[in-house]
Amino acid sequence: MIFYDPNELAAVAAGDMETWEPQPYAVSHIDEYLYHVSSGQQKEHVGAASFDRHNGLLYVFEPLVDDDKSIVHVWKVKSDTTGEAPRIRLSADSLSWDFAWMGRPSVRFLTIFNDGDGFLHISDIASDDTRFVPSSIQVSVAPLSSQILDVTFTPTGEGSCEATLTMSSNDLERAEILIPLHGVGIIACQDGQSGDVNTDGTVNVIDVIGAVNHILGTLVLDDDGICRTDCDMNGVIDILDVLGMVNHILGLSICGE
Ligand SMILES: [Ca+2]
Ligand SMILES: [Ca+2]
Repeated sequence: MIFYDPNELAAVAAGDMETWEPQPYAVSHIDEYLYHVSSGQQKEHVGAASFDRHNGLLYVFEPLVDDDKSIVHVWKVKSDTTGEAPRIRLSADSLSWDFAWMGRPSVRFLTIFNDGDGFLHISDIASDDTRFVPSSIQVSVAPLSSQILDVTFTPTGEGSCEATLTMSSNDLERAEILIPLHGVGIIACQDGQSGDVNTDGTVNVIDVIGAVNHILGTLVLDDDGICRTDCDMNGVIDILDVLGMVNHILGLSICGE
């Protein structure tokens, strides 16, 4: 049996690789396990083969074993016996946006770790909702390294959205991972309100202190207050919003624009 990377065969089918480019990455001699083969000259040692990726089971038909009947051999393919197996690990089991402005992209990051000693190939990253978009549809991660995947949520209206991000990889023990996505869309505050945390009609150091207190957890804001405090409108209130307010006060930039 010769083994090809199915991703390479798919690339040929898609026209991204030439037909002669995919080469076998492994060869396994199985004649000693076959029943009807008595000499190396014989043809058709085995018939159809199929791999159950989820359970790591390789099914191979051997024809003409019991008179004209076939039997099916089943091999358990253990990735750890190859000496090179990828191990996927994610920085989060799910992603959540407590709030995001309608029509404004808001990004969350997911770190993909490969704890194994084989290359991790994530062949498909897909979201089932167009409001949530991953930055890549394919990612490769070297052994003992990591890659960051951005996921952008752009709400089209007010309210809560649920979706699922699906990742398919060559880690046989976690060949498919589902990552729940949850986001809440809210309507952006009116012109001129952004940065004015305490609604007194002007942006000054009092608003900066309000933002810092919110970050420290000592000031709780309602939706309007969150809107006014998220100076850069990225759906996260952090030190960058404090700097944005300072720049607003200095006349270097304007919150909400
Ligand atoms: Ca103010
Ligand atoms: Ca922000």
